Amino acid sequence: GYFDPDCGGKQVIVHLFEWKWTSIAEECERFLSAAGFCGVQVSPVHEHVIVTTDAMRPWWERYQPVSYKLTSRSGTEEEFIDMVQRCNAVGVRIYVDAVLNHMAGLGRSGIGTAGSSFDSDAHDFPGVPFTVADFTPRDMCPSHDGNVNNYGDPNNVRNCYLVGLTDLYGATDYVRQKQIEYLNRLLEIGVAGFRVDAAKHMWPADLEAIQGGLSKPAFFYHEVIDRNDGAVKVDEYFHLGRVTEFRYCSKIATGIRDFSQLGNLIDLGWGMCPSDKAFVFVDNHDNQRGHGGAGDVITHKDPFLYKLAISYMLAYPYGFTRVMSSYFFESTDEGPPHDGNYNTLDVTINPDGSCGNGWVCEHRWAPITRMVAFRNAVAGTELANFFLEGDNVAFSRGDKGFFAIAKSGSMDRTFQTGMPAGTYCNIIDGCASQVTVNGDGNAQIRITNADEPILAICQGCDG
Ligand code: ARE
Ligand code: CA
Repeated sequence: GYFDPDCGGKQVIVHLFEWKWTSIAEECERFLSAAGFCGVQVSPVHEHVIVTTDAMRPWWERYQPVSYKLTSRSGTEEEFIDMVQRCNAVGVRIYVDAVLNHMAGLGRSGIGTAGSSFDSDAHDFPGVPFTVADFTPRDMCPSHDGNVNNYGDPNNVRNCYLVGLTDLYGATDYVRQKQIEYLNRLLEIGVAGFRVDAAKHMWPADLEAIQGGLSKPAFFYHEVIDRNDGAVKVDEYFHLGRVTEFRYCSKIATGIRDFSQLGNLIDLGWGMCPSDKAFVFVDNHDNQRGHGGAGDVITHKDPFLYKLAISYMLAYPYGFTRVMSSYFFESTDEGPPHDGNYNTLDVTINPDGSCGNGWVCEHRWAPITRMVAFRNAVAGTELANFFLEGDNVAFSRGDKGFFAIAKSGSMDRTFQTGMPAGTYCNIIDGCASQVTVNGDGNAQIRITNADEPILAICQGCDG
């Protein structure tokens, strides 16, 4: 049901933010399948506005739907279908970012990426079609200007316009039906599930009706930003799938910056989701660039800390994990790497396996890729032998794996690994260093690496 990503037990989704469908198809075949990724979160697939006024083709134009036709900045419907089929064929699933709360923002009109006309102020979206009756009546929104401006009031959060985006009236059968048709079409194409954008701004009952109308099982994770700062809590969505746990972004950043805080990573008393409901990540496409209640997150711009943070997230048994894959940017609005006509560039691969053309490809950074294999190998095991002292942290995962970080760059001490006797590769350095586990499970753990002071050994990992 809603909790099954349907990817053969694999544990990590990568968000290939703003990638074209043709590039994703190639990445599934040339990299993601062998690396053990469960699947890809893709940018919104529906027709969207083309913004050239308040910013030049910003990334966020894709969060303003014009219709549910499948031609977007990432490519055509044909290219989308080809990508889904090719990724599925190599065991990598596709999760679509579904924008259901709203259509385009007030003040916008013209033609969308699939050629449909629209006029937001008139609430007219003939490409669906949606007309004024399909949008939340003004008198249901308690805010003075019609926009979301009071996170302490669920009626304000859910019935008003989020940053001026025309709010769909999800209680109506017609809106629900159109959205069910849209998601069913994607499931027929072979999509495995959905990130629900701005789920916090939708009534759980409306989501329940949509999800209940689907013709195939689908994985769901709902974007609900709950940082103990408002009336809408993640708990309201637990029956509908996993829920984004944004407190985790702050917690892991604090802990990786100051190891003395790592022991407090998960605080259920603080309202954090139970592990089987949490969807976690170190940063996302919003908070890496100051959107979405940013906070003090660690991003690719700080590679040393970022590798430690992602590795720790993937080693630690909490939540379902997503890895971010970005493009380089200077300004918060800046869209993906593009040519002179704002066509998104291909993701090229350099001889050393890194990406070119302005793509960061964090998911290809060696420690990150290899920790995906670790998380798959240790899935379902308990955390044990937790050790935290100064700048050193270590723990085991059942008898399947052992993980350690020496933030200072070096470590040399004995640990109980919980693992069977044997010699194991440190998968982080590609087996350049090895660990010998004795019959009693103890092993001498040595780390000497200033840039990537991480050690991970596991049963069934190739190294
Ligand atoms: C753009 C322009 C606006 C303009 C609007 C309409 O920036 O100036 O008014 O268009 O024309 C993204 C961008 C927005 C962009 C929007 C539409 O971030 O800047 O607006 O696309 O193009 C809240 C929501 C949460 C949301 C974040 C951003 O609760 O759902 O804000 N995140 C998702 C996506 C975003 C996307 C949208 C939703 C909209 O991930 O990428 O917006 O589809 C506290 C609260 C949070 C709140 C946060 C920030 O932390 O607890 O709930 O998050 O503050 O306000
Ligand atoms: Ca709403």
